[in-house]
Amino acid sequence: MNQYQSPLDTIAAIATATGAGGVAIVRVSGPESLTTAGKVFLARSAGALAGWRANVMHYGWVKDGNGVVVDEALAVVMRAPHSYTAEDTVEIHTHGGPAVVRLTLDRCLANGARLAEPGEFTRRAFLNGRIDLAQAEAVLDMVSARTELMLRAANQQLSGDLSRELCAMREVLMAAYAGIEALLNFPEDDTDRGQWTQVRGELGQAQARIAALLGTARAGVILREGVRLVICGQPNVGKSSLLNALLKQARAIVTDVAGTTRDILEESYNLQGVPVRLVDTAGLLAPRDKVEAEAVQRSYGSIAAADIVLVVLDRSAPLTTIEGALLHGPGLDPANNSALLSRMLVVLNKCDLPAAFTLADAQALVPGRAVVEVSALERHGIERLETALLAMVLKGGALDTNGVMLTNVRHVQALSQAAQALSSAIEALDTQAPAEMVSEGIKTAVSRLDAITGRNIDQDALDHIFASFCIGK
Ligand SMILES: Nc1nc2c(ncn2[C@@H]2O[C@H](COP(=O)(O)OP(=O)(O)OP(=O)(O)O)[C@@H](O)[C@H]2O)c(=O)[nH]1
Ligand SMILES: [Mg+2]
Repeated sequence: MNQYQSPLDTIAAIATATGAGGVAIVRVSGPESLTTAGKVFLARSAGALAGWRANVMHYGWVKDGNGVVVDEALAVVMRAPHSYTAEDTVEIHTHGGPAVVRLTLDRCLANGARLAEPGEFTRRAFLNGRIDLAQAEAVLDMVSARTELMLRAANQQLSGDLSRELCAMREVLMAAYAGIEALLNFPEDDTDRGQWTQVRGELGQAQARIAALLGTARAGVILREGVRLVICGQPNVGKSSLLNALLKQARAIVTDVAGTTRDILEESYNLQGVPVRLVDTAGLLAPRDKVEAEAVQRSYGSIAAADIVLVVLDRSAPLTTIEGALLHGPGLDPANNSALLSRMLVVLNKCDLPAAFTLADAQALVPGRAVVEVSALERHGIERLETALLAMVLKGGALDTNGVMLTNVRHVQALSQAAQALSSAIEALDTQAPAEMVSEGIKTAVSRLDAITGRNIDQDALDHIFASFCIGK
């Protein structure tokens, strides 16, 4: 249970996406939801809504303020605590036109409900103790999941896998805490030595589990947040062709005229489950006019903001000094070039044509970085490129959605703080510092774990978390 009281008013919102669709759902939740919905929806043969059996869909009509039928609809009652919010809830399923769904919502608002805040249904599920905060956040991840891997990670968190792991860590820490307290209260006991060893063991165990979970964070956060991948290079080297090859569709215009791409083009791209913003830029040429100058400047802007920069070289044309200059071009802070290098992957395109330079020549340009050969035209080497990209994105971390994974930056921060507090506790214990320092460290670590599950979190932090939800969720 958490320290919050269940809110007592009744809220309503449109639960489905805006725009026209087959069906739209207005959801009402709270103590008066049956009364409110009963004034909006009239069942054909099921009698008064307040007396319906739970979880059974009934056919009927939505009426306007004058009692005139505006739509045929279905409605279902879910009774507390067996609903999403754990409160009495009614869903009215109307036709999916913006006008009818809006009118249905307005009728609910005119009959005792208040418009829900963003994420308020999920917040109530949390406040009413049906799910913890990590699970509530997983709902948001679920709604915004763009790839199957994201979906699986969200579902795992929603089903409580992360919460269970945190709960297990908490138990170990609480046992250690109790051990320390006992030692503080009965300092003369001869079982002291054994007790200290046990506490030390428990702290070590918790530390290892936290470290293991933090080890999944890089892959997890990337999976949730995605990466920005920018394709750049000289004009005509095949940047747009490469974008099309990766997307498996002719998205960007490709011609043999240098300077074809001018406006930055962005597409969503699924890199073996990792959501990617794929960006095609204008060739980094010496600008011939104002338009090209602006285009080149934008290209450099994109490169600066990229997580990964794909530098495309034309394998069939001699290497020029421009390739070198490209990596240190205007708009890029020279001080950041080593950072740029670590974000860079060189692609040698047009490998279907006779090569004009060796692989070693290209590698010399970017010491220590991967160089991949492809033919965007013949879609050759694309899978190898994807594998190299994925390795870069994950920096050696595995994308293992079978185990529990940290995907949320807030959780990563809290868990890192827990790890830090725990390290100080262990250090205090190992150096025989006062036992209060050990117990203080454990307490902080526990409170950081509790911030993730919401057992211990303030109102502002909650507001911040739920503000990123949509209304109706
Ligand atoms: N043979 C061969 N030709 C290619 C390959 N990739 C691209 N091309 C050709 O190279 C020309 C330029 O391709 P684009 O994809 O437009 O090149 P770009 O780098 O986007 O060019 P700009 O937008 O002008 O900077 C086109 O004629 C493509 O068909 C390839 O792998 N092999
Ligand atoms: Mg182009």
